[in-house]
Amino acid sequence: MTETPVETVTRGFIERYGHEPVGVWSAPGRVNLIGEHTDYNDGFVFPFAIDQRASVALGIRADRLIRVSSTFADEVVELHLDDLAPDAVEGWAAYALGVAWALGEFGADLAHVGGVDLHISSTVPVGAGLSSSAAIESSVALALDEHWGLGLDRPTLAKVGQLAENRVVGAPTGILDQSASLLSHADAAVFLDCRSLDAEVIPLGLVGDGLSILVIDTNVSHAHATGGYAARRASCEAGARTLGVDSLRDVRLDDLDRAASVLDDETFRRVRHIVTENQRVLDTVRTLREHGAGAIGPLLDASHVSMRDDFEITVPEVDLAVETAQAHGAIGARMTGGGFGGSAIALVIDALVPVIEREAKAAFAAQGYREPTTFVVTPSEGARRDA
Ligand code: GAF
Repeated sequence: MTETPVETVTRGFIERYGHEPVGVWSAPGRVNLIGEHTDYNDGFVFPFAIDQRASVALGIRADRLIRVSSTFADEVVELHLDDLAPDAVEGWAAYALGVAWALGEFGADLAHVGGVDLHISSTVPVGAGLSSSAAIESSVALALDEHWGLGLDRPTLAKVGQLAENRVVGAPTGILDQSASLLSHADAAVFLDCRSLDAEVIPLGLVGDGLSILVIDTNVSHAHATGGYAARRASCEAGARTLGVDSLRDVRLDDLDRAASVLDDETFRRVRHIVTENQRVLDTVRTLREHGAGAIGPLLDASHVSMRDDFEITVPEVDLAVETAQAHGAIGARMTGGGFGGSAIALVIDALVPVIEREAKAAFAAQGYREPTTFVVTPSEGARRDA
């Protein structure tokens, strides 16, 4: 019999620390259905949690050390709770210890909490653009919040995870991934206004409509702590400054002609992606409500073109995955996540899943690309306590 994630993380905890955990929490990775790079522009996103999750087992210590281990590395990393700081840790442990530090920045009185042992395991593929890091951050945030009795709400825990990512991991990311991981519900996507942080859970109805979301992970690994992501963010900020607005959220489709006349070509195309992508999120939500998921395909396709040609964050492997899915009957397809590698998603009728999986692998082989990993994702529940 295969182990459940709770059994795996509990066994790992006992192997590392030699005592029993008091609880297990988990949080999912995400697929962003549409709304890419709009989050740090105060715009709209529409992600859902996937069934792959990070799990964390937590045990009590008598002292004030926080120790963390994982299935990703052989080491146990430890810090005194008084020594938590943005630059106190690097590598994989930054995701967990960074969250502990960030909780303090959001008002937690870390001087009066007890030490903990943490052990993490995860089924979210790393580097696939499916938010493996936010899954860890969100599971640890929920576990520590509950264990230490902090009483922070989920939107605040999402900000905690984002702060850890920005200041400790060093990636200048927005609020999308942690919000998806913490706010999602089964069979639904979260329509999030990244300015107000108002979130609405909207049923996707995939099962009833006989539809699946197929992930085609190109196995081209990405990392947002490196160049391209920060450069796109800087372009957006420069565009907003030149246009005299606080953020690109405030630029309307009607303003694009004027924007073209005052921005250089590259900055204009970055701006146009954000402005049109915000509109596509709104259109996707409306179309989904009025006509069901089967009608959103053209919006997914248009989003991909915009990411490829205007924002320039796709890579040839991702483009090939999208084109192959479209050529073999997908209702719509696009890259998901921050880009520069990672995964494409395709909205397909159930019967076509094996066809598109096969054709994607054949197309990659024909180009001499590494074989992609393909799997169907189920819109799932957000972070929770499992044991
Ligand atoms: C990454 C970031 F972490 C998110 O904040 C978001 O900007 C996304 O890329 C692009 O939409 O996942």
